Amino acid sequence: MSKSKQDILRLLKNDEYISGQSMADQLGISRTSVWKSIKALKAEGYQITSVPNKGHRLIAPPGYINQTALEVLVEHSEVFGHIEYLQTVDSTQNIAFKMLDTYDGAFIVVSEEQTKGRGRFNRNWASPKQRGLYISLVLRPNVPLTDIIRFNLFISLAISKSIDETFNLSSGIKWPNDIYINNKKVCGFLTEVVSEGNAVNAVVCGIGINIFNDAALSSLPRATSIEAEMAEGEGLDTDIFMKHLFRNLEHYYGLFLKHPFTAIRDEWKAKSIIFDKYLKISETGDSFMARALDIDEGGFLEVVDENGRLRRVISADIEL
Ligand code: BT5
Repeated sequence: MSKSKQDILRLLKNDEYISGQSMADQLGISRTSVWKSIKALKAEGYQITSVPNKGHRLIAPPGYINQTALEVLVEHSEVFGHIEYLQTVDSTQNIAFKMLDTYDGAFIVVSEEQTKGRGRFNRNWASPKQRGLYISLVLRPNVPLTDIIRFNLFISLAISKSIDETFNLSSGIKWPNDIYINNKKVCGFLTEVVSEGNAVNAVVCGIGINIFNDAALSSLPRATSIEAEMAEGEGLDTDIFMKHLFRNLEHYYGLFLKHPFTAIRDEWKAKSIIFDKYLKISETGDSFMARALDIDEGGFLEVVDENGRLRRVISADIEL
């Protein structure tokens, strides 16, 4: 960290505001340098409130997801029986698959960094250290393989609601497996399955959520983070977020086990960002423009293409 950033950090207090001018005077630097350092500190994850005519106040240092807090959540969980918390892995999905024979029940794998985080179709998932949540949920629902589409719909709602509740944001679900804020991707998830015939043995659902700003995200054309979307000066509390996320994942997983998609269809549609828009839909080897009309009980998207033809789509790539 540069000297002026360290000096500014030393002057910032959490119980009272200090003006940019006062810091500039004390450190013998310009107000522009003070502002640049404050901006750089914010980019590193320091939570600093800046109020005109009052100055700046440190709310909290960069707070990454706390391992102990997660362990407590799992201890009280009615669904998950174990957490594997790691510093760095290739992919939490790979670790989860390797652990399937070690733990019988449901468990989670979290890592602070992934060197080969993966998206669908082996695409890359940028997973810089301590900048996002990289988690794999291992669940063992007694359901047929075809129910996995429905599982994804319940999970997407749980994630989107947790983001909104915690950070006062308005996220939306981009079917089939993304969460967007302001037209940019803040989260992607993928569900991989171990099955025998049409019976599911285990579901390994990998969720990646960009929490803090990072240079790795700026090189992606439509990526954002929760931090980037939050209002200036609002605190970003990862512990509260994880609490909400666990509560919602468990709640919607419970609903998934007992109810058809219709139980949440209205709620899901209200959070969906794909209706009333022209979309570019790509399914294996085929790409066409269409407007989404509805989603059926099975989770298939009903669209009308440019030729007025009604089509049903599943697990496609969609460009807004
Ligand atoms: C996804 O795939 O969106 C699913 C991502 C799942 C990641 C989690 S992290 C924990 C677990 N362990 C893993 O190894 N994976 C899971 P897909 O729809 O294929 O989107 C991938 C595309 O999103 C890439 O081709 C990029 O264009 C873009 N992308 C990559 N990293 C991103 C990021 N951090 N934020 C936003 N967009 C990203």
